[in-house]
This record gives sequence, C-alpha cells and structure tokens, in this order.
Amino acid sequence: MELAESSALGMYLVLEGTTMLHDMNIYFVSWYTPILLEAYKFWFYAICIAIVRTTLILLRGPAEPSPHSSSTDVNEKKEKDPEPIPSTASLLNQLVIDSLNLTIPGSLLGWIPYILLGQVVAMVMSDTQQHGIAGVQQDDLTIPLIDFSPFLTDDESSKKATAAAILHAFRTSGFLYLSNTGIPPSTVQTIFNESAHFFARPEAQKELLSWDTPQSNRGYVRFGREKVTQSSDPDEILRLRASNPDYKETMEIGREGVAGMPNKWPEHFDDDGKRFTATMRAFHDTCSKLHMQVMRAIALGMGYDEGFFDGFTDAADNNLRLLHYPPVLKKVFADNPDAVRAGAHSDYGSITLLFQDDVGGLEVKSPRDTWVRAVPIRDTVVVNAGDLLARWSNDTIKSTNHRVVQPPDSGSGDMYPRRYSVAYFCNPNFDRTIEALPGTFGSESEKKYAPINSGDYLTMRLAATF
Ligand SMILES: O=C(O)CCC(=O)C(=O)O
Repeated sequence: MELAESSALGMYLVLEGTTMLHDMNIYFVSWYTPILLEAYKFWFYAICIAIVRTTLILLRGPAEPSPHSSSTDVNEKKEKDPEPIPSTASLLNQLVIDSLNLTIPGSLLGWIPYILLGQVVAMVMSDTQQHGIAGVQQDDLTIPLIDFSPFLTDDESSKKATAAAILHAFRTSGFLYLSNTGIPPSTVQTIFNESAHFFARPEAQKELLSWDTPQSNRGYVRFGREKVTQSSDPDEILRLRASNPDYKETMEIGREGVAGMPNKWPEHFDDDGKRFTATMRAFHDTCSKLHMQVMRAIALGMGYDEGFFDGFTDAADNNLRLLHYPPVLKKVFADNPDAVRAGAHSDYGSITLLFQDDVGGLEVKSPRDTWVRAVPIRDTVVVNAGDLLARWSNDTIKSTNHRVVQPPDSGSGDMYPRRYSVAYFCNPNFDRTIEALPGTFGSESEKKYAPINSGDYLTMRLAATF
C-alpha cells in the first residue's frame, strides 16, 4: 500500500473511531466516561498527525525510487534528462493533481473521508465544548459530564464556555456531572472512609448526637426518622413514613460558629471521633469553596459579573449530609414497588453537590415522566439545582425530582449491598432575600414568586419532612 493510501486509510479509521466513541458515549455510558474523554483527546491527536502526514506527502510530490527498486527502474531514471526547476504554478498544479489522485481511484472520492472527518470532529468538539459530553442520556433526559477545570483558569473564553455548558444543563435537566473540580479523589475517599466508620458506631452512641430541630439541622438522623417527599401534608407524610420509610440513616453537619446551633460532633467519644470532626470541618470548607465557584459559573452563564452571587454564598450556610443506606433484602423491593431508599423529592436550596460511591441507585425524573439512573461516574460530583435556585431564577432553572432505589441486581445473594453517599446542600446566605433575578422576567407581573428569606424557606421545608 502506498504511503498516501495508508495515510488516507488511517484518517478514515480515525473518522470511524470518533463516530463510534461519540455513539458509545451516548448509549453505553457508565463509570468509564472519563476514559472516553481521554480517548477523544487521543483521536484528536491522531487526526492532527494524519493531516500533517498527508500534507507532507502532498508537498513532497511523487516518491523517489528507493535503493531497493528494481535495476530497470534505476536505469530508466539514469536515462532521463535532468528535470528543469519547476515554477510555483506548476508545483501548485502538481499538488492538486497529486491530491486528486491521492487514494481511491476516481479522484474526488478520495476526499470524502476527509470531509466527513472534518464534520464529525467539528460536531463532537463543538457539542462537547458547548454542553459537555453526555454522562447519561435517556428518555429525553441528558445529564452532561462537564470538565470544570477550564473554569478554574484565568482564560475568559474557557470560563465562559464552561459556564454556558453548566447553565444549559441547569436549564434543561437540572442535573450535571462535574469532573476536575479541584477536590482530590483521595479527599473524597477519606470522607467516605470516615463516614463508614461513623455509621458503624453503636446505635446508642449515635443517638447521643441526635438531630433536634429544623432550625439547627445538625446531628444524627436514625433509620425511618426523615421521610423525604414532595408532599407538604403532615398526615400524608406520616402515612408514607409508616408504609414506605426511607431505608437510610444520615449525619447532618452545618457550618461552625453559629450561636445556639452547635454541630453534634463525636469528638468527645474517642480519637476516631476527633479525627472525624477535624476531617468533616475541613470538608465543609472545601465544599463551600466549590459551591462559590459553581455559583460564579452560573453568574457568568446568566450574563452577570462572575462575583454576582458572592454576597449570597460567602456565609457558607450549607449542610453537609453523610448518608448510609444499609444492606436491604431484595424481597423488600420485589414485594413492594413503592419501596425506596430515599423517596422522590427535589432539593430545597440553591445547588447540591453529591458524591456517590459506585453502588448506584440514584434516579432522576425524565421529561417523559420515567426514572433514569444517574449512574455513578468515578471521580465526578453530581450537581443539581434546588427549589430555591429555581425560584430565584423565576423557573428558568430546573429543580428536578430524584430518588434513591435499589441498585441494579448483580444476581448474587438475597441482599442489595449497602450504599454510601455524601450530599453538600448549598443555600443562599440565610439572611438574604431571594427574589427573581434580573433578566429572568419582563414586567413585574411575570415574577412567579414573592420574595422570601433564605433561612426561613429552608426551615419551612425541613420542618415538613422530619
Ligand atoms: O444519596 C443520594 O444519592 C441522594 C441523596 C438525596 O437526594 C438527598 O439526601 O436529598
């Protein structure tokens, strides 16, 4: 095969590979999505190399006979007159002729892979840049996977592109996966280890740290105490709690230093308790920084100054929730189609940062009213908009219902495995008033909600479910 032919064939394979990766990404997504991102980069470099290689071949013109050519060829060459120095016009002419004869007989056909290649690469690149790649796509619900690292640079256009992708996700599905957030995977692993250690403590010990009021929203919540639901009818919530309790226990951690609302730390129990306390304090701070960054991205996406929300986020009135879903008999879910690990609900605040292990079970409501699995994607954070952000944005941003059910059945044993997750519920500073953001309404009558105090709203929502 000639060099030119093999080069064109290489590019054709690149084209096929790129298309295949794009399709795979959309239809068979799971934890390996970050690997696909790397593969995209690989294909992009391969394309560049193929283009450079082909260009060199075109510029070099017909190949010189090699030293291994037959003696007849060499003799023929010797007999020829020395070639005149070609003019620029004739070189260009030769380039066109060479390129038309490049690969498949029939000249122009040889260009088809190149043209298609250009289109596919442009499509993949622009789609990826504008909306992130699809982390999950099913039943008209797309949860994109967005690389946050460009937003953490000083490059204005990269920041704007990432901000636009995040806002697009919030406006369409209300959910996205964020990678490269600046929180190291090892930090998240430590949090999961500490969380598992904490929940393994004796029940009586955990009860000493028991959650007491919605105003404070701090402390340990035993199995069956909270029933998350969209209902605000106390009788219905009581009924639901009895018939379909949430199979979970949680530990709620607020910001430190709020008068009259101390965190319920296990630091006085033992050294493990001290380590837990220090680790969770630090993680609350770490997540509050990510919260501010994501809100900055939303500000930029909405056309405001990047710091627009800083005065709404700097108090870190956020809630770090450790969740433990214990192992559960498969029979429980088989016998009762309404059984849940956490009932269907939307979140109350502005955004939620959710770290999940790789067990699975989180589901998001699609526009077709079906439940779609938000599969765990390693080293990503699930970010979703809450009701207060939807309200603030005059419903231009979606707060989407979600729930936690049993993971996919792996077939072995009669129990579903335990699951851990960590949610960081972000709220506007509790002393701020939340009302329709500029640009989200035309006239006053288009404002859908009355102004409300952030802290009051959160307390009202929490009071309904505990
Ligand atoms: O555990 C999860 O994946 C989700 C938890 C959740 O939605 C919640 O606690 O509100």
